[in-house]
Amino acid sequence: AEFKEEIRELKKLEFLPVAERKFFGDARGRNLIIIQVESMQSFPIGLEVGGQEVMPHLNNMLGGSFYFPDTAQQTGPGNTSDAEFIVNTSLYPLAFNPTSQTYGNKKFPSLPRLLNNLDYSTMTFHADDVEFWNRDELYPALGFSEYYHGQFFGEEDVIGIGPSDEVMFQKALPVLQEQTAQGKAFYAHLVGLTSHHPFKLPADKKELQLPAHFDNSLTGDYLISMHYTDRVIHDFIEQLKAEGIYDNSVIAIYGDHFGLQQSAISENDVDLVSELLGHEYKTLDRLNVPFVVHAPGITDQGETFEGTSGQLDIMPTLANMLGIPLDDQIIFGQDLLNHDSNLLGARYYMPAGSFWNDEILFMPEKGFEDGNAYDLETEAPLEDFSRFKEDYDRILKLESLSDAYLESLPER
Ligand code: GP9
Repeated sequence: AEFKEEIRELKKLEFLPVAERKFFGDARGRNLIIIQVESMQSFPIGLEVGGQEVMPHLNNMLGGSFYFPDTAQQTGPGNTSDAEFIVNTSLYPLAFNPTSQTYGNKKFPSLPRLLNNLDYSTMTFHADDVEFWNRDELYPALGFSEYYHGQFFGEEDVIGIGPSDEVMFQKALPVLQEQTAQGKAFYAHLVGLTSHHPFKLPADKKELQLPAHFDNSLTGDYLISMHYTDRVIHDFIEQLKAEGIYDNSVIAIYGDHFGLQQSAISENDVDLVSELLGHEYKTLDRLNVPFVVHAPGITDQGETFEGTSGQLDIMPTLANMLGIPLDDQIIFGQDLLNHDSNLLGARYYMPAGSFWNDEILFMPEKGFEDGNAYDLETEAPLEDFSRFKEDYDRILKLESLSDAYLESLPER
């Protein structure tokens, strides 16, 4: 109760009665399918190169989806596994350790647990070995009733770290069909792998033709990899339609973290990304990942939400649509369909105390006074940002509350 009140005060959010919340329960009882796309940043969406769309299917899907293009990446040192943790808990990951390793023994209050209580089957799919990122502990800690990993996907069509996303979706489909045949609602979290750095695909899977100056570049391989992922997600959704699963589902798609980090890629790649963007490759271009919600019959009119959002907001937004009030749950994100104003932090890949609010991205140096504030629209530096000191104090407090809450949770 103490945590909850303090968080609410710090987040300064107004909560409407449940019955007045927009889209509350519109997808009640539907299946939830969440696709986490490895390394997907926002900029390939809507992008054309050499007259070809990089992600034509996702672009097309946006016309009938809610789209949050500027969703802040909030992962810490646990990278992909932190994204899985955040999206299923709406809690901050730890600043200096992968949360799945430090707290794999805990019992997290989570989206799978909320859905288990509503008699959903909850399962997660990832083609890498389950020991990676300590997921054999993370998944029970998150409360998934089943997890499918490694050997379940076989040896076929291995690309990079493991079996391809095509294989993951193909092998997941019969599991989802089986749930549907039994009349069971399910939550499936599908965690992609193929578009992992260094984004190398076999020649027969490279379907995007790029101008010659992208040859042999990380950026070119990244775009080709995003194009592949776009196609395999589309194929999967077509199969969901054919199996009669699609109409009764909410499908959410988001990126786990950046693929192209300015400081870790070559100058040539920074130039190539800048060319694609039509401006210098900036911090926000790197840190924004897309979040898309597609619910047939509910999101058909399509809407883009330009406001500040973060990965912490994914669970509350989906829970609202599924008719699950989180008023008694300790969460650090917010339902993006019912709150406009936002304050979000990120650590590890950004200095401690970095935050986004409705106007700026702020990154401290030694402290607040010598930090840097950037306009969210233009990324122009702000001379006078003193009026945001309160937000800096709020974010530090929120992150330390999240740490204290995690520490306080019981072991499984
Ligand atoms: C590892 C895969 C990639 O199993 O999910 O993780 P990353 O290296 O991106 O954190």
